[in-house]
Amino acid sequence: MERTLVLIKPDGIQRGLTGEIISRLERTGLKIIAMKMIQMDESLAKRHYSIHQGKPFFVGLIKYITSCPIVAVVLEGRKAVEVARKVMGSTDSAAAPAGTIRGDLGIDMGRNLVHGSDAPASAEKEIGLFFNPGELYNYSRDIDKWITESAG
Ligand code: DAT
Ligand code: MG
Repeated sequence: MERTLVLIKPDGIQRGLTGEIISRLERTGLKIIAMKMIQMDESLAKRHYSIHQGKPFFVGLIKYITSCPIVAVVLEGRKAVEVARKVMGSTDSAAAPAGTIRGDLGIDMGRNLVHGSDAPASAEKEIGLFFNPGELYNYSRDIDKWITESAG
């Protein structure tokens, strides 16, 4: 099963939207297999966003993401990366469709509330930055057969 890393970013924490954001992702049927609150230091932030190093928004991005504790969540399920990003909406909250987390709850690119991995390979890499293998739980849910046909 595919996995993705979601971060509730500092603005999500500050605005009291942690539960709302997790709820929107959880009700898709994706399964939470790990979750923790953590304040990212500069080193972790730079590793997590290494692909954006050198871009004009990089310094501000690192300052923002390290400014307050965040909540890191690993979600598992069919097409987890694509499903989570669909629920999150596009990067610029002002352009994100209504019905998405960013579209409904935000108006800014640099305050877009939530991170979601962009591909299965980057998800595995990002999950490894935030969680030890032992922190990822392997369990089944009775309801899984009603969420994914192949599960039952
Ligand atoms: P996403 O978070 O949708 O995967 P991304 O990986 O391209 O988007 O960028 C990472 C974060 O950096 C994004 O959530 C917000 C910030 N960002 C991206 N482009 C930006 C820009 N042009 N101005 C300000 N912040 C930007
Ligand atoms: Mg990205």
